Amino acid sequence: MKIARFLTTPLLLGVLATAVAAQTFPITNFEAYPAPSASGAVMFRHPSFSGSTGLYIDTSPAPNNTSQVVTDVAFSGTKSLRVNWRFLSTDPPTGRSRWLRLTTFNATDLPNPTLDFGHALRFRIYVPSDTPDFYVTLGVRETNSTAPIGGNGGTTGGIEFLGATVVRGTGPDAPEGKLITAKNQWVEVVFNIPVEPVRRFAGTTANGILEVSRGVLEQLAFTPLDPNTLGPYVVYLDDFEQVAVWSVSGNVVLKDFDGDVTQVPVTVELRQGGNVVRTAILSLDANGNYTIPAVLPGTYDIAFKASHWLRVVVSGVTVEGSNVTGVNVALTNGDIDGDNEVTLLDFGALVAAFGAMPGDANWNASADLDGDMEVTLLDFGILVQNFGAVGDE
Ligand SMILES: [Ca+2]
Ligand SMILES: [Ca+2]
Ligand SMILES: [Ca+2]
Ligand SMILES: [Ca+2]
Repeated sequence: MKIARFLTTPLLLGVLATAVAAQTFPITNFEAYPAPSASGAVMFRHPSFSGSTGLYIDTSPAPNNTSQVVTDVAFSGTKSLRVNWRFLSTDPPTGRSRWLRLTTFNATDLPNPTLDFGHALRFRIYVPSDTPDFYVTLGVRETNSTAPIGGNGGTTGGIEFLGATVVRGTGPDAPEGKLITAKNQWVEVVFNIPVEPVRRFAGTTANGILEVSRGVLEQLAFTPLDPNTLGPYVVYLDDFEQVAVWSVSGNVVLKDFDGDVTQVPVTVELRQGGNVVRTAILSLDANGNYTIPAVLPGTYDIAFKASHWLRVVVSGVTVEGSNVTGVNVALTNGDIDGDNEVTLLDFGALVAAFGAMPGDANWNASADLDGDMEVTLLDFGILVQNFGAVGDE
């Protein structure tokens, strides 16, 4: 009997691990709430609630300044959350800029929903055609919540902006996160929390760094593309959920190179349908190993390029339910000018730098193909060997 238990336990754990790995983690699709709900009751408070941005928000007449579950339009089922607001024409204080901090602070239903900062946040947004363009930014509170995803994670901790590299004004306020321009259609908005840029908003732990592994979806920040566009703005939100993300790892061989590979940045592009969906600069370890963190589920073509090496594209890498390993490439040397071909142009660049060492007027680090800190016949030999080679597109 004991043997049987030892055999079945790992099997059961394996099944559970697989089930969890493939999951998304729902927060809400708004179907469980009455429509229309009381304004500001479900997940997000009414627009003027936050003292940070209330000074910018027109509080009358209705339907401005409302946040309600409605049945106008829905991504899932029949319900979504509609947010209406209008900015006041009053000039913002010196050094400030209009924006809306739409906060979840102690809402009646779904207050302060907990996020696992190791996963992505995804939701859907629908913008009617007469609403002006805006940026949306995620604001998270570093509560160190122990609640499950979507559970009340509390209101204690600093707030960081995720997804914005630019913040207008000295507030700091009006973050420029993801620009939303599509109209009259549902669009997917993803904040890949582990790798989004972080900007300080407010509170003692707000420092541009996520220090905890869990916290709270404190706000969505809406910043008008044109700071002087007052609205009205109408935005529908639906299907808040978290999506597990995974690492992709492998090895990059920088061919014909005896230098320090840890000092050679490798640019990697994740492409889908011919579009670059993410760019990252990889740092290799001494053995050429790399890791791309927090990749969203999907199938990718992954492109690798380093300064004087040709690009290699690995097609059809599928990320789903587990980390991907063994995406290995070997890059051909000799592309001194970086145009992804080894041609006479590279030969010309090598001749121009021939004999140079670091500090010389004609030193060109990219012409030192073998990385021995001198441009010599050895580099010339590498170029000749690979002459005519063309990298992947
Ligand atoms: Ca719905
Ligand atoms: Ca922080
Ligand atoms: Ca070239
Ligand atoms: Ca050399």
